[in-house]
Amino acid sequence: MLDTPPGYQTLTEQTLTDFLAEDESNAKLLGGKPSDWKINEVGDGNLNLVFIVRGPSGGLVVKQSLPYLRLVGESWPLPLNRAFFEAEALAAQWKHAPNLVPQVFKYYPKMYCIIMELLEPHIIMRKGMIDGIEYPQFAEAITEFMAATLFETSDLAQDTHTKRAGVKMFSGNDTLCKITEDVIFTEPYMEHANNRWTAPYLDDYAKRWRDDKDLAVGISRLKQKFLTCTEALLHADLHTGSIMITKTDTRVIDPEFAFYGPIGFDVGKLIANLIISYFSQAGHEQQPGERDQYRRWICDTIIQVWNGFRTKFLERWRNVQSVNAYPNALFEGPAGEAALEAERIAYMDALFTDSLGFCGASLTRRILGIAHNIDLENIADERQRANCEARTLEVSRLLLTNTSGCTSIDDVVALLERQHATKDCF
Ligand code: ADP
Ligand code: SR1
Ligand code: MG
Repeated sequence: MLDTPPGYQTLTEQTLTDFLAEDESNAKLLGGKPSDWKINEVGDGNLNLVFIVRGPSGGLVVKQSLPYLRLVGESWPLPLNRAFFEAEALAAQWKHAPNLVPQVFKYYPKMYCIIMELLEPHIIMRKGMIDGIEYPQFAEAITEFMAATLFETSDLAQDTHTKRAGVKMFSGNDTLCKITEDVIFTEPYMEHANNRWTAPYLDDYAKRWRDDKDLAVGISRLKQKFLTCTEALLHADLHTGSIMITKTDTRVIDPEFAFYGPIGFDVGKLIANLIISYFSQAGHEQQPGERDQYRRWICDTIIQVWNGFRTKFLERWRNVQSVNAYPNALFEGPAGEAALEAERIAYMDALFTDSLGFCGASLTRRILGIAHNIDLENIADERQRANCEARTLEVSRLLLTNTSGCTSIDDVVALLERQHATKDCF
């Protein structure tokens, strides 16, 4: 048993009723008597316990840190305070992007647990995409979420004291940052006990990824940026498994990896997960071509995600009163405004390049690293899965080594379509 601080107890479906009943606000929200409350542990993520509780008047979610990584077990201890950072990040995100995250009702520091809004009938977006469901409102919502949370926590919106206090606080989330440093930016490019892949098909790919020094340079440059850049408060695990969705509502959950880092990490990870879904569709169709229309929807969504994010981020920048990083006094008059506008465009171009690199990193880690995605894992036919994965890895390599030739999001989609049209590897 791992040591835990006084006051902490891992909750169970049995002990949760008493814990909730102690606080009048929970009892009021759920209604009825504690014996009427129905509790289910539904955590399907890699790290924590998640309970859904329903009473006669309403429902709520209880998310509690375990003292270890759920995916692996007690042999991989983890700090409990990730729940604190998740609660803080959710509060900041709610402030800047209300109704695009679940509302936090209360954080219990000694139990490292968050009581939050129950999202229903939402489902995890990754699951919906495996079933080929289109989400017409998604791009609008996610671009608002990213533009609002990333712009408003950057030096383009925050004053220096607020920004530095945020950087200081979230630098306490260092163990979760270190997980990302290891499992995304290092292990997939070396021999490591954590790695796995669809063997034997991808054995040669895994060896190529270990031997290729252009990849070593590409991924290390990105790691350097991840380690040193404190551009904005990131969600830092922004993938389709961290999005709960219906046709008309989108919510981003699970920001426990939050820290001040490079904006491109959030944008690139999200686009990577849309790309993984794109290449995995071949493994979910009964007849080749059956999901062509769905692939088209994913491509359109990828284009809307980048373009919408860029437009909304720029809009916020153009409308802000004063920017700490670009002082008004330096950009007065028409010449100043023209220079500043050119700089805004250059900033977004650099952000696009960053995003593509981090996108490449997020593709490889899901195929050669420790934590895989059900989009690909659910493809039972291993040869077919390996074909989907090989196409994804080819795109990943081009992005990581900056050899894709993509200078626009339309180029990225054209690359995906060319790759989709290639002959199967296996
Ligand atoms: P982890 O941090 O372990 O990855 P998640 O935050 O991803 O945990 O949550 C695990 C699962 O719990 C999600 O996949 C989702 O099904 C469910 N869940 C989490 N938060 C909510 C919520 N607010 N409302 C409804 N279900 C939720
Ligand atoms: C040990 S890796 C676990 C992964 O799960 C989370 O969702 C993050 O993506 C992390 O890298
Ligand atoms: Mg999580």
